[in-house]
Amino acid sequence: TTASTAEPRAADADSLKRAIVEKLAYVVGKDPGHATQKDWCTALSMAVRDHVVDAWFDATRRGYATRRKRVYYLSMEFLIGRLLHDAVCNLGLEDAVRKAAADLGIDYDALVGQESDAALGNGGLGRLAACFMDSMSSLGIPAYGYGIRYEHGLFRQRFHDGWQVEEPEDWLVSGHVWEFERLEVAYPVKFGGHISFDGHGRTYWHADETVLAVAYDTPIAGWTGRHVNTLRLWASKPVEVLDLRRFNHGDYVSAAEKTIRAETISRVLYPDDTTPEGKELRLKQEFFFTSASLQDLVRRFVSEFDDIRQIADHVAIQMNDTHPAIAVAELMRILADEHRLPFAEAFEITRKCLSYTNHTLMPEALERWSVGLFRRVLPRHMQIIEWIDYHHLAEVQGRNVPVSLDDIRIIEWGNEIKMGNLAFIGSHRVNGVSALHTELMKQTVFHDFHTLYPDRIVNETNGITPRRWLYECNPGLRGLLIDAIGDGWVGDLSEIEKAVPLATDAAFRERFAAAKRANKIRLAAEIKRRIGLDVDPSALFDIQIKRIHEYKRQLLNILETIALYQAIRRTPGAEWTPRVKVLAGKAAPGYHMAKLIIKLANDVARTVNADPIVGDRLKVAVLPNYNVSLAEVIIPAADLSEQISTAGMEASGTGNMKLALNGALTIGTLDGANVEIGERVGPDNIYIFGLTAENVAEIRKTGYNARATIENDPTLRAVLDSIAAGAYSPDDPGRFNELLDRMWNVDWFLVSADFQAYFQRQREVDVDYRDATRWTERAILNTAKVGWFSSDRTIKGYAKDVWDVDTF
Ligand code: DL6
Repeated sequence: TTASTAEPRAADADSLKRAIVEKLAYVVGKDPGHATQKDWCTALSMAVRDHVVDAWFDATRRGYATRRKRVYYLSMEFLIGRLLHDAVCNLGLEDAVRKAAADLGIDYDALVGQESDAALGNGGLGRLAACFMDSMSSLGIPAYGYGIRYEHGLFRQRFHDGWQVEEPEDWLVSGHVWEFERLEVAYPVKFGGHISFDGHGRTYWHADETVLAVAYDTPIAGWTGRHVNTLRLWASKPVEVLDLRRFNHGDYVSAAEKTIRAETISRVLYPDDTTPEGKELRLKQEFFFTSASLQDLVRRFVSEFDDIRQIADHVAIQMNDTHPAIAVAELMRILADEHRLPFAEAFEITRKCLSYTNHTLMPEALERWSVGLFRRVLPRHMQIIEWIDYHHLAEVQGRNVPVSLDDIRIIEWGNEIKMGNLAFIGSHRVNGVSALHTELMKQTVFHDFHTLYPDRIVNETNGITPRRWLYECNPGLRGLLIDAIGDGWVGDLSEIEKAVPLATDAAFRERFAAAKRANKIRLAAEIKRRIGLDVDPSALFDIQIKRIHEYKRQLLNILETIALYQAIRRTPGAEWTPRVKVLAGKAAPGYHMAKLIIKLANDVARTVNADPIVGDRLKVAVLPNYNVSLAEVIIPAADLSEQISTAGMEASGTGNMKLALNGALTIGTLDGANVEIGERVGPDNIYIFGLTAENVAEIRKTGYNARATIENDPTLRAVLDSIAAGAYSPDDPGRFNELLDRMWNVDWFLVSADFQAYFQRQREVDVDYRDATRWTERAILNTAKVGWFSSDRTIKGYAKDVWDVDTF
């Protein structure tokens, strides 16, 4: 059976077994006697892939036949992780595949671990895009994800003497089974040069550099495989492979120069998730994938429909953050310069097609480009942006609304282009990613825009896919939920609420606790394997996993760890709740403070873990190279989820949802989606502490006296003094002076202001955890009450409020 025949492909264990052996021989070129684990993994993936492809073809055919509106999700990042187990589960092949593997004498779980982890993203923003791809397929929305096929994804993190060291990541080195190269789907993307007008309304862009964007397609199967969408990633290639003239003159290196220059564009992911690198290459990356994607979708539209003016009825384009915001000008260019629509009409159509998601309020993370650089790289787009800015300001001036023109202009003082403003003006909807974040957007960065366009800003609180983040990563909990409430929750997570009454069912509680314990044993083994540390699975597993950033306040966690350490040392005989603190996350390579925080964490861990007085009462595991696959091992094992950002600074968070869904209780501030998690699980099942976003804004306005706070807090003072005395860095007592100096004198992230409240809440956690029955009850309630945080719910929101498309 094949994709083109009507008969479905056989999915029983015997057929799969035959398919695996066949792939091993005829695709990998190995016989079973000589195959490595990697070879088996490739063969198995190929066999599973055939099933995905069948469903993919069906979905694509249906999409063309029904002419439904399509969603195009433009994102610089897709943090997808491994795909084999995801595809197996979504297609319902797990039992058959496991049996086939066992019959062949191979260990399925070990093979799954052979796949490289596609790390084409930095953190939350990229992982959200991956969850959305899963949900759009699961909900049957015809959609394309568009991004960049980075040759090197996010760097690998190693610790050398406790310091972060970055190493290049090479996920493609041994091939990527899940992608299909489409050499025939290639678009020219132009840079630089000048513009001419022919006097008859036509404009020509004479570029001085052109590269080709070549498509690589990965099928993304939704739950049950009913629908499969395409993730199309663009690789940059030269237009001409080789400069033969130079080559023939013996100048071999410069003959290949154009190739190298062209391929540089998709070479590597920028390893930063908050501050835009002011680099030309970054701008080129953004334009590269945006232009290729728009050319592709316009070509698809034109092949199906006659009138380009109808495009907004059939196409919804989502800009994931401002990274693809150049889409506003590029779509205008395509419509006006190539399809010859008048500018005003092109702009109306553009706005109807586009919408924009904002993921941060931090001013330093809102992209800006210098006009000089921009004009040099994208001269035609500069003109178009000037046109948009001019007409928009003129229109606003005519409306007599009380706004500051300076806040809404795109080009600031003729110097810088504010991409957030461009995205806002060019979109019919702009959304925030949690209720609090959306509200703050209205009050701060987009205040004046909100006054002008009160209907434009909407909220779509983030979500996570329950397939990867429960069904796949936590088979123990999955099994007992299915036994107790059926499997409806996998496709509709609101059904998990059926588990609420089970919190008071002693037998269920016992099974829940046993599943958690098994997951903790698995994590303990991983900790041992990675850093050689022994931890006791019966201790409380306290988890903080995320990018290292000052606003996320890993420092607060480390300072509390020291305070606890000091308290245990003072009275080791007191009743302590054994705790394992797990920290993992990467710092941007150029982010000095974040890297110093990692070093402090490692120095503290070394000291605490070696202290015989403390023993198993406290262990600190700082795990290197946090990525999606490691998250899949850590999250099911968590008892306590640390979500302790300075209130008002974490737009949403999604790790908070994953951890709660897997039965961890949150200790956190009223920030991002923590607020909404708290509303759902109830105040008894979450540990909220600290300043609110309003308090933070107020304190920052009036000025904060960190020194006075520290001087009034003997616990915190002792902690800071011990760091200053070199207690964790005897080889270099001054190592953390810079951190300490900031704490005493600035403390922008208000670590000292929240320290006592946090420390006290942690002691309540200690006491509560000792009541195992009650703790498990509350853990179950967390799992059962966070069904709303499914990315399926989020995508339904986008479908209705933003894209105007139907779901299944
Ligand atoms: O919306 C996804 C994710 C949020 O959950 C995080 O709270 C937020 O920090 C993150 N934002 C970014 C910002 N990047 N930029 N620009 O990654 O988005």
